[in-house]
Amino acid sequence: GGVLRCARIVRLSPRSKRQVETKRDTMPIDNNIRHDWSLEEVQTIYGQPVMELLYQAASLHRRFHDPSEVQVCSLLSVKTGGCPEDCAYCPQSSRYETDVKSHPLLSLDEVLDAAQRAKASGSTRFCMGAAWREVRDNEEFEAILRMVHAVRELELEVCCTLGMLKPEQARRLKEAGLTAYNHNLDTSESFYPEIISTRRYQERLDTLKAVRDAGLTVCCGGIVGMGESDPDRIEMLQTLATLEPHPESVPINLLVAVEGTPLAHSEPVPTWDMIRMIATARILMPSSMVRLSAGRLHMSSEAQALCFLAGANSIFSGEKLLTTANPLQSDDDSLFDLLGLKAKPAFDHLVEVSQPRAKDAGR
Ligand code: SAM
Ligand code: DTB
Ligand code: SF4
Repeated sequence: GGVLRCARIVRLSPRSKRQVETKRDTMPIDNNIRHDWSLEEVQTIYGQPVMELLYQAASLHRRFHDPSEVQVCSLLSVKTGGCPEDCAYCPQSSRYETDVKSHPLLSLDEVLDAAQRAKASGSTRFCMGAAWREVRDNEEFEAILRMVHAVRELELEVCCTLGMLKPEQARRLKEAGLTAYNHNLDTSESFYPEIISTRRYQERLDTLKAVRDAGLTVCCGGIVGMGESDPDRIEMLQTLATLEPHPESVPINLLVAVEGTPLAHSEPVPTWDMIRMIATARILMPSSMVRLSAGRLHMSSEAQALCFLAGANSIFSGEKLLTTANPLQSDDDSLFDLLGLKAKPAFDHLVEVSQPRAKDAGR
């Protein structure tokens, strides 16, 4: 009974105690990284009572990561608005009337300035976004390559999100010093045509393959709150978790409903849905960074705390995401203080592989 177990725990080392605790789980959690998740399995994980899901995700999270560390990243839109695509969530599509002010490609100096400020305020990863359908082999791409190189020189991880890439373009980005490429699946293949008509799901997967083949790390996730169903969320998570290797970085965005876009008046989603997504992603892809990305401005401290507990271990910091507002840095600092979280040092997780952290071994 309980007394007996307590008595045993007292005598055990902290590591053994953790093993005792995880034996109570209803679902076996092991340290194997799996790429063969079935839809039914993902459904079973996602659909559990939320407290059980949270407990499992939190347990697994601390086997693979230091739960007190959160990576802080910064975003910069280097080319804003006027995008020919029709992504229903996006304020940068030229098809919708939004308040976004378009601007052409920023200069290298402007980008470096922003990257230096990001680094000074504690970011270890700098992500540059361009409102393009795809990268073209032109002078603007050459300028991007110079930006990547220069930001990398600041000893920041460098990420880009520029739309579709061809294999050769991915190789050139890698050569320039790029760490990661962000290219989201956004939602399930089934729901995709409801959100975007100007490209196919397969094209997303093709770009992801080009990114992987070039030796870049993959940042790929999606959006919650576009009217998708639970089965759509489950399908997207299964697609992500059956990529081999898993994306090193999985951003989970809460839709920022922007006036003028077709999704401006979407039904707000309960925080619990974000927590379920993050927890399920954490369980399916235990060694990946799971990023609590867009939408934090509309989440309470308590909601964000539960997302961190569920396994989110990265945020975007700074007053702006790409075009929309983000919490103030001072608010994030207070939140980290309150929760006892600290910013993760640069490049740390890139050496983490599919096994539990070495530093766990001695515990
Ligand atoms: N044009 C490139 C592309 O679409 O791949 C890169 C930039 S795009 C803005 C990057 C990602 O931001 C999208 O895939 C989407 O997941 C996310 N995003 C864009 N608008 C959003 C919104 N209103 N709310 C939440 N996420 C959003
Ligand atoms: C991602 O998944 N989220 C970030 C990053 N990747 C590029 C972008 C969020 C954009 C939110 C809407 C905006 O600010 O324009
Ligand atoms: Fe263009 Fe990217 Fe926005 Fe889609 S999400 S409209 S591709 S900037």
